[in-house]
Amino acid sequence: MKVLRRRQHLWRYLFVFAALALLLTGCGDPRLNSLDPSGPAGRVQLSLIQLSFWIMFGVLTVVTIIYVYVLVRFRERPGQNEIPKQVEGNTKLEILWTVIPIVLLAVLAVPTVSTTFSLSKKSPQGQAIEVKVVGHQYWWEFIYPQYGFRTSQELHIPVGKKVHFEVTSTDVIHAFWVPNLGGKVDAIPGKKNYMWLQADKPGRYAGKCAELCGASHALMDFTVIAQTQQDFDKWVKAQQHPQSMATNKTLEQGKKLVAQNCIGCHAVRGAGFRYEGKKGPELTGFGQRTTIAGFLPHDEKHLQAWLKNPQAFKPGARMPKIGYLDDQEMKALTQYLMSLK
Ligand code: HEC
Ligand SMILES: [Cu+2]
Repeated sequence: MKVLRRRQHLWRYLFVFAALALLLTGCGDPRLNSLDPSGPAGRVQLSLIQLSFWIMFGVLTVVTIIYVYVLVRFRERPGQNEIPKQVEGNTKLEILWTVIPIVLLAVLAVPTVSTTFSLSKKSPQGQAIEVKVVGHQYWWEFIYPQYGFRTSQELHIPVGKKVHFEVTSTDVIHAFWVPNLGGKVDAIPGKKNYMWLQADKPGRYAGKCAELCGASHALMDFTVIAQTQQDFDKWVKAQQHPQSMATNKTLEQGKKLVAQNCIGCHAVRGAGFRYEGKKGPELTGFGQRTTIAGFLPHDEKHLQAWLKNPQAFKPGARMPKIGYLDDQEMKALTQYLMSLK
């Protein structure tokens, strides 16, 4: 009877372990998987993860085997009454278990340190594409100093080329992370950190803030759009020559509303506004984007909902509710924003 009950307990434990194992495999989004990298920086980081994994696995195996062996070999046997002989101090053993960890740590440290430094190299002047990454609560700003413009939420890069990043923040500590390509690099106010990334093939790669930074930390998403050199050059040209002029009455009204309500925080280049706000994301070319605020679907319905109540989507977002415009004004405003190229 007792044995039966024990068996049942065992099954229950096994079930819990199986459930935990399933959970820990992270059966989630492949775009957030850093174990399947799509670029050289990510691959180097993966090899470091594997190196430390196998070293730790080896240590764990050896220690477990010794542990189990000792438990079985030296267990108390029936009829054995006296305490076994106590042994203290064994120079050979002590040297052995001091030297082995030192060797293991050295094997781990040398590639880790050298890789970390090679990944965080500053851009060699003028040779590579440079992007300044600025973290804000709760959005990302990408400045292209060589091309003379800035964007937000969507980071365009050409494939097969090293793109060098200078990462910083304006408020609290964030971390810049593109799981499929590499990362994470802390974005620290008043400090610049460096990193490079490279994408093998065109595509969209998910980006995340990887440092708890406030209420909407989990929503501080961005997208890396890797393009062929040709498409990237086209995008750069479009950014340098934005089409932000209104072409009909409704758009004209929308543009006016932007000038009156939004330009204190947002910039729209090419519209002839006298001021360019830097407190919020750049809206130049907004109509060509694929997300709103980094994660919402890019359509007029979501845009209106966002404008009426940004905090409903991103708690703590530093944009005021635009609740005072009537339906017609709202329509003109969103149409104008969607017309920006
Ligand atoms: C007080 C400053 C401020 C004002 C005024 C303001 N915004 Fe914003 N806006 C922000 C900030 C900050 C964000 C970023 C919010 C976030 O994602 O955390 C933002 C985000 C946005 C976004 C999403 C941007 C993106 O990159 O996806 C849109 C669109 C937008 N604002 C439109 C407007 C419009 C239109 C107006 C005027 C009717 C306006 N905003 C007025 C500060 C402002
Ligand atoms: Cu953040």
